[in-house]
Amino acid sequence: MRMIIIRTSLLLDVPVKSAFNSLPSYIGFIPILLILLVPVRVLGADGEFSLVIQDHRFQPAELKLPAGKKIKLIIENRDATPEEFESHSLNREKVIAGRSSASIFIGPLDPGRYPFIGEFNEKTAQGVIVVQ
Ligand SMILES: [Cu+2]
Repeated sequence: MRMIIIRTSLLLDVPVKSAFNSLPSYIGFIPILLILLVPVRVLGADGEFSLVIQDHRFQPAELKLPAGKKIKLIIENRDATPEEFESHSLNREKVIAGRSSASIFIGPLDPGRYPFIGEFNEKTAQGVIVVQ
């Protein structure tokens, strides 16, 4: 309500032509504000969780995550060799170089079990995300 009063008085004070000229500059702010706000919403996660790869195994092998949340999963590979986090049920695949970390965003997820593997060491690198 306050904004309307201010803008009305501005329009009354300035000549009609310059009032029209200033109109696009007001409108121009709207997309800029939207552009500034949207990436924060897209990139922002509700929570961060960690997985460690060591001796070609995931720790923990079972990770519990909350349902309906956007999660940033940080995977730290402590082995010297690269590993590929892969999960068909999560539709995610990410190579993590030796002795480095990578992040993936998952969710919001429905309750359930979402298995994952380390594709380069499939026999030992196995785990499951349990969403509840
Ligand atoms: Cu793969």
